[in-house]
Amino acid sequence: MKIKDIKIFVSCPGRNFVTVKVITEDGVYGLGDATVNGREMAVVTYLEEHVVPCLIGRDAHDIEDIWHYLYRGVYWRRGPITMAAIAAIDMALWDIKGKVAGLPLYQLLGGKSRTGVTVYAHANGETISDTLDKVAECIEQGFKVVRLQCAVPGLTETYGVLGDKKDYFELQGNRPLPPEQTWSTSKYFNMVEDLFEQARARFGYEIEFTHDVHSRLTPIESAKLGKMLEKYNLLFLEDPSIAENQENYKLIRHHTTTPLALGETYNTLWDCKDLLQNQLIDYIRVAATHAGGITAMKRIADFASVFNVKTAPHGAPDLSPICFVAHMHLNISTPNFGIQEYVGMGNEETLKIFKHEMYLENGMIYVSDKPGLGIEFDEVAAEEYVYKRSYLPVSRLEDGTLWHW
Ligand code: CS2
Ligand code: MG
Repeated sequence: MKIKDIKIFVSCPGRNFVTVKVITEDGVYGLGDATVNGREMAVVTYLEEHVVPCLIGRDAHDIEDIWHYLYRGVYWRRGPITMAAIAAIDMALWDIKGKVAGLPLYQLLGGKSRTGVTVYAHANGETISDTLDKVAECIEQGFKVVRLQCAVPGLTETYGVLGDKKDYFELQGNRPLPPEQTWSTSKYFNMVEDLFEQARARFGYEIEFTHDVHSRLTPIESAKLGKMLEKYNLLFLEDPSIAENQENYKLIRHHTTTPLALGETYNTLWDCKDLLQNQLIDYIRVAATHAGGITAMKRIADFASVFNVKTAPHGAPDLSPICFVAHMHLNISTPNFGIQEYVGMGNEETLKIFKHEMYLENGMIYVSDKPGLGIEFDEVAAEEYVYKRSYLPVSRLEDGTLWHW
């Protein structure tokens, strides 16, 4: 089943997505997501110049060989751009294999390990009471786990708060240059314990909470936060400190029993191997698009399971519905799946382009039994939404020091 052509589409239904379509000589095609938020065109060029020419004529069935051809076969490997390119090809080849087999992808990954995929929703607010009202809405909608993010009094924009944006899918909006945001750890610490104290007071301990610190704390500050929040019994505290230094998590782990989640910025198993084998985290959050695809996600999940670490795949609005449906096939099948981040199925424009049958019911998502990934990409509709360069924000401390966004 030789690869005849590989097409790359960049569309912007409220935010940019990079979609890859691998077409075989038999006419069967597969879809993959290659979106790296704010660096989309770097992946497009990498694919066009350094991947596509090498794959034409290869057998689409040879998923592992092609994966290693694009990884081991490359001297300058790893990193978000290279691994997103590999990921998109890998997802598309699995899609093709499922279509040829006439089976939904999860059946090729070992079948179902659970009835549905438990997801957690986002509750963001300008104030603590706003945020708690959003939690109440999530509970009303049937979610059993909610991520709480609240604006920090005294700071103009804080991660996770939409500001004047209608919804997440406008988060990128028109950002021709990186917007600058200010961060203050002390102002954050003045708010965060109140947030969870009031949340537990209002909702009790039935509902599970998570919180994303977005790598903004030093290791000892992370340890302090983990300790401070122990009595509120979070499901996990996400990205407390930067992910580059896995050593950080030895110090954090030493001080707190609050479960830790990390990994959305990781691109390979090597990036998280030490964390996993030393059980320094409890949830690994790699995403198929950023970590090298379905093949790589399976490898990382299996390695993590040896050390009692569960998966909690990243599920932000900048991961396209193709990545999300790939996660659903992995999540329904992976024995040590923990929970999936969920910010909605996409805005109206996105749903015009990416058509799927996934549905949410009572805090769980169910994937269709259509062969392959079970998602379609409307190339004509996609043309309507032209790529618009957009950047993620840059963060500075109040004295101007560059910080982690
Ligand atoms: C966040 C992401 O959802 C999350 O956990 O960390 O929204 C992250 O900010 C974006 O994926 C960055 O592109
Ligand atoms: Mg995060």
